[in-house]
Formats: sequence, C-alpha cells, structure tokens
Amino acid sequence: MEVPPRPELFDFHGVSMTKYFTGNWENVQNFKARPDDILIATYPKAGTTWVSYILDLMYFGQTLPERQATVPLNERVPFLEITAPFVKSGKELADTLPTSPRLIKTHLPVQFVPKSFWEQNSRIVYVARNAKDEAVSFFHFDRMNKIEPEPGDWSSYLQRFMEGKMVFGSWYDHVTGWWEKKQSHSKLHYMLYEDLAEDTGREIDRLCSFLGLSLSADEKDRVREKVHFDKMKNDHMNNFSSVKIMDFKISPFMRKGKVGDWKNHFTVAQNEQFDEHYKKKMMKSTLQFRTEI
Ligand code: PPS
Repeated sequence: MEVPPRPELFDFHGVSMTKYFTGNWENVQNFKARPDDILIATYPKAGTTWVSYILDLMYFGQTLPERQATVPLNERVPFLEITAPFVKSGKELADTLPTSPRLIKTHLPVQFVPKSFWEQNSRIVYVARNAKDEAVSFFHFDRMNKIEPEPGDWSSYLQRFMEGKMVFGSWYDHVTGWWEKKQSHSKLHYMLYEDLAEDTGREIDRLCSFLGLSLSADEKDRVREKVHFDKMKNDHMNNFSSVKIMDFKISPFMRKGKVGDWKNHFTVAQNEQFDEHYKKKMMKSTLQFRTEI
C-alpha cells in the first residue's frame, strides 16, 4: 500500500486540523475514560514522547520490562485521536490497553478533550515547549512525516505557525487554553520542556508527587538514565523507528533534543517579527517560557 498524498488542513470548530485526527471524531469524543487513566496532553513536538516514556518507566519499569522491550512506545501509550494509513487506530489501542493505569497521549486543545476525562477526574499531564523551538521541531517533523500537510519552505512555515495554520491549530491558543484550565483543575500537572531539559531528576520528583508515586532513589536514577536523549535516540522501541509514515532519511524523529535550536533557523528579521507578534498574542497570559537555558 502506498502512502496517500499529504492531507489538506481545514477549519474544524475554529481549529486547523486534518482528516487523520478528526476521522474518528464521534468514537473519540465518546471514549470512556477511567479514574486512574493518565492523559498526556501536548501541542505537537513539546516533549510528548519524552514524558510518555518517563511515565511508562515510572509505572511499569519494574513490573512489565518485557512489554517495554517488545511493544513500541506508540502502542504502549496510544495516540487517542489518530486514524491514519499504516497506523493502528489510537482509540482502539486505548480501549484495549492491558495496563493499569492506562497512559494515553493526545494533542487535542483543551476544549476538544473527551468529556469522560473530566467526569472521571482522571489525572492529566500537560507538557509545553517554547514557541521558537516548537516551530523548528514541527517544521522538520512535517518534512519527514508523510501524513502531515506539505510544510513548504521554512520562511512560509514560520508565518503559518504564527497564524495558527498548523495541525492542532494555534500554539498560542493551545498552551494558554490548557494553562487557564490548570488554574481551576487540580488534577492537571503543567510541565515545561525547558525545565525537563534543565533538571530531569527534579521533574521526575514533581511527577511522582503529582501522581502519588514513591519511587526509590535507584528507580528514579534508572528512569533518568533511560530517558536521556542519546539513549532514546538509539532505542528502537522508543524512537518511532517502526512507524512507516515517517522518513528518517529526511529527518529523524529524535532530531536534536535541545533548547535553543531555533537560533540555527531564525534569521534576525524573522526573530524580530516573531517577538513582536508573540508579545501581542501572549499579552493576556501569565504563562512564561524560556527560549534558552
Ligand atoms: S510528537 O510527534 O508531537 O509526539 O513529538 P514530541 O515527542 O512531542 O516532540 C519531539 C521533540 O522532543 C524531542 N525529544 C527529546 N528531547 C530531549 N530528550 C529526550 N529524551 C527527548 N525525546 C524526544 C525530540 O527530539 C523532538 O525535538 P527536536 O527539537 O525536533 O529534536
């Protein structure tokens, strides 16, 4: 089977989406969450895979090592809304997950999250990353991932990022929408990629206290070592290398894993324009990011 032509973006209730994330909409909206489910929510390229593997190791590193050695991460932590060629339906994978708790990934903006997650009061871990590194990472991902819309060149891509014409919509709306939710919802832990890069051990501690887990110092060290970028990059169960729609010859999924790679992509003029636009878009939010550490 050939990979079909790249999909078009369209407006879906005010958010840019493609058919690969709306095609199973009713079923996804009717997903039956459980109180002990853990939803990992992010705008694409914010560190979803990193945090997914951290949680997977925290819960199952000791109890299910054979599952981690034989089942790829994208099946251990299903991507709820995906329905695309060569990829198993995220909803079906989530429905049939044998683990307890179930770890489930989503890129949905807060207003699209299936209502059962709120009704069941499931825990949610949201991960956000600074906009400049996001844009760069998303650009390279869209180049290599054949089910993403055609990215075009970097300069036009950056303009579209600023306009929110990306799959899952505007980064600005996504990160601020979830940030507002966090102010009133105690079961939501809001993490930053930059904090994770600065001190992974500290962020593992924070996750443990949010989730009510007590890991020994040795267990925490083991998690930290296994999720190091260089380790994960070469770990076939955790680097997406089994996913057929991605062409690693164009760009690897685990690309650089750095804070500040935007400096290798933004021109001085692009950076000035971006900063000015950013100030206006984020003016009303108390959310702060670091673009270098
Ligand atoms: S996706 O497709 O939305 O699920 O992508 P996501 O996993 O959110 O983001 C991919 C970027 O995260 C980087 N990454 C890491 N950085 C540091 N350490 C670890 N362990 C790690 N794992 C993934 C990955 O390299 C992508 O960022 P870039 O900047 O493109 O390298």
